[in-house]
Parts: sequence; C-alpha cells; structure tokens
Amino acid sequence: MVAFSGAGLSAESGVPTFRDAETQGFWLNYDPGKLASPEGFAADPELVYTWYNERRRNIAQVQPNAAHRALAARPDIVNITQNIDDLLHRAGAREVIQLHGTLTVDRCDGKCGYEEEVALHDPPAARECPVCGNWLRPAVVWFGEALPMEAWTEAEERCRSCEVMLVVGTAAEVYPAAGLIGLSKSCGARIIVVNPHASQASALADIEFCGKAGEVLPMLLGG
Ligand code: BV8
Repeated sequence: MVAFSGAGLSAESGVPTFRDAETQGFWLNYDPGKLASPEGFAADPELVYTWYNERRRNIAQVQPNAAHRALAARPDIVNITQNIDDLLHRAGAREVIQLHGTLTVDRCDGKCGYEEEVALHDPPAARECPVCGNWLRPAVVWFGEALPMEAWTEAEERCRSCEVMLVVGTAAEVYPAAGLIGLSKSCGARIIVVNPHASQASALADIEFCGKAGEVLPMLLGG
C-alpha cells in the first residue's frame, strides 16, 4: 500500500495548508505560489527565507497528529508526501519519500552541491553559501523546479506496483506529483481518498472518506 499525502495530512497538527495560506493568508498579503518560486527568491531572498523560517518555527512547535501516527504504525505502507515538514518522520514512519523536499535542510542555490541541516526551532538567517557565495535556500522544490530524480523514480515505481493507494489531504492540483494517482489507477490499484472536501482526486476514487485524516486514518488503518 502507498499513502500519497499533501498539506491536509498535517492540518490537524496546526500546520496551515496551502489553501489556508491563500485564504487565511498564512503569510499575510503574500501569495505562496509566488514566494515558493525561484523568481520569488531571486526578487527578495531575505523575504522568502524569512517566510520559510516562519514555517520552520511553526513545524518545530507542533506535534504529529493521529493520522501521522496511524501511517507510521503500518510498516507495510510506503509514504509518498508532497509535504516538506518532518511530522511523518517524528511519528516514526519508516520510509518517507518527500517529492517536494524538506524544510530540515538548506542547500546552495547555485550548482556547488553544498547543503547543511537546519534546526527547525532555531533556524539561521538568510546567508551565503560558504563554498561558492551563492545564497543558501531551503532544500524544497519550488514551482517551476524539477522534482528530485531519486525521489521521483522511487515514487513512480511504488505507485506502479501498489495494490492500494491511500490519497490523504491533497487537492491533487500540483503536478507532476498529482499524476501519481492516475498512474496507480492505470496500473490496477484501488484508490481510497481521505479528505473533508471534494478534490481533483475524487474522480479517481474507488472509495472516498469525506472526513479529516486524524479521524479517518486511525479507523481505517487501526491504532
Ligand atoms: C515542475 C514545496 C517542471 C514548496 C510545492 C503539468 C506537469 C508538470 C508541471 C506542471 C503541470 N501543470 C502545471 C505545472 C507547474 C506546477 C504546478 O503543478 N502548478 C499547479 C499550481 C497547477 N508544477 C511545478 O512547478 C512542479 N515543477 O513541473 O517542474 C520542470 C521539469 C523539468 C525540469 C525543470 C522544470 C513543482 C511543484 C512543486 C511546488 N512545491 N511545495 C513549499 O511547500 O513551500 S507545492 C505545494 O503544494 C506543497 O507541496 C503542497 O503540499 C502542494 C500541493 O498542495 P496540497 O498538498 O494539495 O495542499 P492544498 O493546501 O492545496 O490542499 C490541502 C487539501 O487538504 C485540501 O484538499 C483540503 O480539503 C484537505 N484537507 C484540509 N484539512 C484536512 C484535509 N484533508 C484531510 N484531513 C484534514 N484535516
């Protein structure tokens, strides 16, 4: 079984989803779509870096919720997530494929390959790469950037061969990640969607649980 997750998986932990960000202005007056982009970073590296540090501090202060724990308690489930938080890891999940990278690492925005771990509770200020002098930036995938090849290849392979794909807390609007749902379906997997609202995944669902991940997953997966 594969669990393909998005921002809704962490919502009950108190991490705003992208929709909330747009509606509740997670970062007032700024559009996540613009900040989470190379153009946004190039235009104002310190603003974008500050936005990510706000999100880092938010993640450091919250806990994994019952949905993270239910997934982590099932070693037979491979987690493929669009989320950049470390809540599945902190819940004890064995294998987490992060398609859009992670907030726990900074990397050089240039091509020198330098990277360093970041303490989410006390993140450093925006700074230059000690190797080549470019800016350091969060090791996340921005709009317009390619997904990490290793994570993508592994995710595709798992989605082709799984019998069941659990689609948890995603609007399924961001590609190429959202394409994994159709890929699994075309390879014969059953699609089970968990989301309190309709999403682009609804049309592909064999079963759809209209509810919160923290309530549905413990019932569905046990624990
Ligand atoms: C790329 C990291 C090309 C940063 C993110 C077709 C093919 C390929 C690309 C495209 C394409 N069409 C368009 C594109 C471009 C673009 C794209 O998809 N745009 C969208 C807006 C149309 N894609 C890209 O740019 C990708 N790159 O294509 O590169 C390329 C190729 C080769 C070489 C060079 C370039 C990169 C996309 C990755 C962007 N980075 N995140 C960061 O986080 O800051 S995406 C971001 O959105 C997050 O990862 C987030 O997880 C993700 C998806 O959103 P969701 O997770 O679905 O979150 P959302 O808030 O939208 O929805 C939450 C859901 O949860 C809702 O349905 C809600 O009802 C539900 N929910 C709420 N509460 C709960 C709940 N569910 C359960 N329980 C609850 N309690």
